[in-house]
Amino acid sequence: MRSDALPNPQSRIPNSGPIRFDVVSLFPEFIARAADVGVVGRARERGLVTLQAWNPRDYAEGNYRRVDDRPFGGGPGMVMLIDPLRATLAAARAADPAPARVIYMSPQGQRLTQARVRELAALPRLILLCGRYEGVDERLLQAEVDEELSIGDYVLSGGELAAAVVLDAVARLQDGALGDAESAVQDSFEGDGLLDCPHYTRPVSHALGQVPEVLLSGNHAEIAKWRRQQALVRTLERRPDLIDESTLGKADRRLLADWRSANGADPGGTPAA
Ligand code: 4GX
Repeated sequence: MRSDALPNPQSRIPNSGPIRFDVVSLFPEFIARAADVGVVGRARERGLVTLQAWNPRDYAEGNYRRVDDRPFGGGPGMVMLIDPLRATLAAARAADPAPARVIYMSPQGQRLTQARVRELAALPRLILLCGRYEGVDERLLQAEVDEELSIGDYVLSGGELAAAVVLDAVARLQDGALGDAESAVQDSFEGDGLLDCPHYTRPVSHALGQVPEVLLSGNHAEIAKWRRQQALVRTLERRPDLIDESTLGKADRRLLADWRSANGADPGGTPAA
């Protein structure tokens, strides 16, 4: 057996059967493709994640199978109709008795964070609703959607990429989805909420630079300290919003003070006096 086929003892999601995803989208082949590769594809092969894509066009009535119409009040663009989406959601819900959280991907939603990903990863079942055009009739959202989620403050042309992001981030936290080498506890935002430290591999000496000495020393305590220091400094430099220096422990403050006296500067701040 491959060692990475063993359950990952470090993951925190208890193994209680596969998590089920149903994605409602006018582009189900896009979702299927995104879920076929990499960690998500392997999690599906291992039976940790199941996925079904549902096309509202298949639940639309009439010769034209309309899924959208013009907005009341005028204006550009089209709005997705209530009935095809409602029928699609009903079919998706009925495909499995497990209770489902229905999530609409939208810039009007709460921002997705790793903390939210962890919450979602503990649920048995998610239905992800992807809008196209200008969006979805508000009454459908009121009646059928448990929460709106945004993957960031920018505008996509549809919810599919956002749904693929949720699928990926949630699937990789399922027990056994990651190999040892990919362990989730070391990730940025997992555990301590700091950004990751820099990584190096062969060769030691390259025209683009040297590998830091400490990483070659074999001194694991010093390596751990250096990595922690790098994570702290990089977080302060790049994402000061993620860190509150006044809440850092003594050891972390010492690592920062050491870095500042060696570098004569505040990471991301003003030069030291
Ligand atoms: N994080 N989009 C949804 C359709 C739409 C248009 C107008 C409501 C109003 C997005 C994001 C995102 C684009 C998905 C617009 N919905 N989704 N789509 N950012 O930009 O999740």
